[in-house]
Amino acid sequence: MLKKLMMTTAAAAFAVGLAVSTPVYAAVPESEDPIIIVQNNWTSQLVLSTVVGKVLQGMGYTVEYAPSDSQLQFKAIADGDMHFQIEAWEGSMKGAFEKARDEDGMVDAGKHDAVTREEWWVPQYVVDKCPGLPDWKALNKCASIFAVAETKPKGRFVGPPADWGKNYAERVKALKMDFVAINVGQAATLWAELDAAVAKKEPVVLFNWTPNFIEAKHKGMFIDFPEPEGDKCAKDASWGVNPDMVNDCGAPRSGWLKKAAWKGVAETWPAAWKVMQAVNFNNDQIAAASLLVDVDGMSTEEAADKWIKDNGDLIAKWKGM
Ligand code: TMO
Repeated sequence: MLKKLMMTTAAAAFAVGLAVSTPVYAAVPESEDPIIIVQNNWTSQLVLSTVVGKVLQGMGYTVEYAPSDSQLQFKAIADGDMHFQIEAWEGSMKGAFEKARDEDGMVDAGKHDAVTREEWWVPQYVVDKCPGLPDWKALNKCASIFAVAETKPKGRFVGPPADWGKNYAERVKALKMDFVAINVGQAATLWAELDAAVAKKEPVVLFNWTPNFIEAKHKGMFIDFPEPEGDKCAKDASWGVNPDMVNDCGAPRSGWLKKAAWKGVAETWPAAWKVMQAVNFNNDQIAAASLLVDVDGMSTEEAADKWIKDNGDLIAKWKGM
């Protein structure tokens, strides 16, 4: 019965194929053109973009990887210079993501189950030296304990690489904080600063995010800043504690994580597009990806292979199996 139905369908497809001279059921890969997957400069993104690349390669697609700036990538995806991004974070990328989607036709390829946060963070022992945490006003009262030669008498906020959102110096200004935001050049420097401070139990406040490997390695807490309300904090100066400036708030405490794609993906590689839409990570799956590299010391490749081995059922689900 099923066989007969399939034959009928195939015959129909053949007939239509002749008529319009394109096959209705194209074989995978529908195109040999490379699917260009974006890579950024933090661990989970590197591992999980490689995971998705390997899954697509396993289906027969040609995959290439292209490094990109986390703000500029969305316009590049809209333009078709790159095709798929697996980790777009609300806290640091909302503005660039939504602008490329609304003005340039970049496709929102769906939301992960993961709930994210990107924010100033202190190791647990700092609470004893600075009462009232995690409130930002309490942190500000203790600013001087975070001072270094470069920032004295103000405290130093160890900020992220510049392309992970650029508003931390502006936030310090808008909230009239006694801090100076000093950006690192790469994520590894954040962890080196943290490890050095933890070893001596010295105060440190740095940029961190979740899901990440840090939860498994160090106890600590995010600083609670005023919560943003939609776009008002970013766009409406009159909103918030500073009536004259935007950015007088923190990042969302329960942020989204989305995927982004070029609008041509659906037509060029239809079966790959189905997989891209199905890809969905939760917090544990992302934390595990970064832990394999940042704690266990694996390469990106090794971590991707291990992650694929550990998540066979999930990957079969993405493929509709
Ligand atoms: C962009 N990031 C997840 C590192 O905050």
